[in-house]
Amino acid sequence: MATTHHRILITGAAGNLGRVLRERLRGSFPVLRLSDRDEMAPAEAGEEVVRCDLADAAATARLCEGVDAILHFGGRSLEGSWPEVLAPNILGAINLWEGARLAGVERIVFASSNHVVGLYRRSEMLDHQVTPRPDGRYGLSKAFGEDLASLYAHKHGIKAFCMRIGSCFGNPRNERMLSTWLSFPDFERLVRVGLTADYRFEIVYGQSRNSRAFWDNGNAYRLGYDPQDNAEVFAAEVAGKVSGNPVSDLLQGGDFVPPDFSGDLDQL
Ligand code: NAI
Ligand code: 15L
Repeated sequence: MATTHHRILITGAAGNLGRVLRERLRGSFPVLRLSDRDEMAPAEAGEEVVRCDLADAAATARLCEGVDAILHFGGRSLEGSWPEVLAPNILGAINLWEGARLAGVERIVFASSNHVVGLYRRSEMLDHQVTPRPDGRYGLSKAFGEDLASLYAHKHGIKAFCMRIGSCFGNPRNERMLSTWLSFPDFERLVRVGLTADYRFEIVYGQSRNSRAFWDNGNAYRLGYDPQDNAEVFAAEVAGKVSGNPVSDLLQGGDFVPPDFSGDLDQL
């Protein structure tokens, strides 16, 4: 794909989605700089592999040097205690955006999450302008990431494309994912929109063209996203696969919500 980006940095490159991106973007850009705090497969042609803990500000600033665009996928990807979430997702995000500012990075595509809005009911259709309603510490850290991205976009000119990813797996694994699923091909399509479209700061949903979607993704379509998959083809396969927990089954965030839920469902 034609692009002006020379070097793309992928954080979280050892993780599930980082590995998908590595495969799918290979050869699309002159250099992919792959980074994670964990071990990664050795560099191939057109790749640089750099181990880095995003909680280390100096190392993260060095990581950003010479980079044109960042796909920020590194961090904690599940609910956790405050310390488990704080270092990778809050401190790590601050270090990344600050490193990007110092290095003159043009844009950041951010792996935000549907858990920014996980405390809405599944019966509600949300758009990208809905007030965040995080379903836990992890979801809150992603809401923070989006606000951080807005600060650096509007104050320092670093374009930001915040993808509230639903459930990005090979196949949907339960009934909820008939609504939230993002196929790997559609994931690649959305990331490429993030890398090429003209915008300053945007929030979009990372979902395929699912018949049972919770989210109105008109903002992504406006920017050029054209998903080709629909989780509905897996409906028979996952029929009956529900949590069984009334809190989880009522709310969009699913199983991320109940562990320590002590609120009033009637208020939601
Ligand atoms: P993952 O857990 O497989 O990968 C995350 C990677 O980040 C891991 O390789 C981990 O070593 C690395 N990491 C964690 N803390 C780090 C630190 N302090 N410094 C450097 N690297 C660190 O998660 P997955 O599924 O690949 O998700 C990638 C991103 O997308 C995450 O930010 C996640 O929150 C987000 N996301 C993923 C969804 C999905 O369906 N897979 C849904 C919504 C959001
Ligand atoms: C996420 O944010 C997680 O990173 C991923 O592992 C999935 O559980 C996904 O949300 C989901 O809501 O299905």
